[in-house]
Amino acid sequence: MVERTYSVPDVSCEHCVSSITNELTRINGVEKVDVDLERKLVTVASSDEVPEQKIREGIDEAGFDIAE
Ligand SMILES: [Cu+2]
Repeated sequence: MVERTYSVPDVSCEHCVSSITNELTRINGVEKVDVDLERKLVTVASSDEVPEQKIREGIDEAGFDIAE
């Protein structure tokens, strides 16, 4: 199990939260997605086999950019 946190500055409402959550939970091996609206952080818990790239793509797919 691995937990990764991303800074996603454009999350602004519950709509954004569900877009990201829906997109990421579709990825095989993703177990938990937590979006902190106030701090603009997306935390993803997944099995070790999920490539990081997949998660980044999911966030992109939902229409959001990750701040590096
Ligand atoms: Cu929104």
